Amino acid sequence: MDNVTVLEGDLTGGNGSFAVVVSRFNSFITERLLDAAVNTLVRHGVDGDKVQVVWVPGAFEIPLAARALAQTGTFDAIVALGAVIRGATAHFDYVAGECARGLAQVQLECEVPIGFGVLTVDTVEQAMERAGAKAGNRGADATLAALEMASLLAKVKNH
Ligand code: INI
Repeated sequence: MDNVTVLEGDLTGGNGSFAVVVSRFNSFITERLLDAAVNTLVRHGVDGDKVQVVWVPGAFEIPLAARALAQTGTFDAIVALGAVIRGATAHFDYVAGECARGLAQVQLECEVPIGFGVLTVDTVEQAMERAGAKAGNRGADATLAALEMASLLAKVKNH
């Protein structure tokens, strides 16, 4: 790959500032996602005082809080955490869809990366599996994506 410029983000949090937006709905799941997200940031060198955790009522409210945080210009990336569980509610498709759509819109409009750690699952068991039981922890995964994208955007902008 001679003469080709390759840019890739890394996972060094360095001096970065990060916000984590987490929903209270299904908090027995989202607290696990939050623990993993904060641990992942700290393990990658981010200072505790450079991490702001913001609680919102449910996944539907996550995009608005993320937008307000992104617009402060303070954060290198945001991590969004929630648990939308289908169960018997017809609400599911609206809440999950609007949350994902809203977050995609915020990151493009504000040019602040958002790690998407909002579970959209059919059952509580599936949610538990993805919140640290047997299928990893989506809070950690979303945080790694946020770290990498924060680093990548800095490199793209300074290139
Ligand atoms: N919010 C969630 O975060 N997860 C869900 O599973 C959920 N369900 O199933 O209804 C949910 N609903 C609440 C919603 O996010 C809003 O908080 C509420 O409608 C008030 O605006």
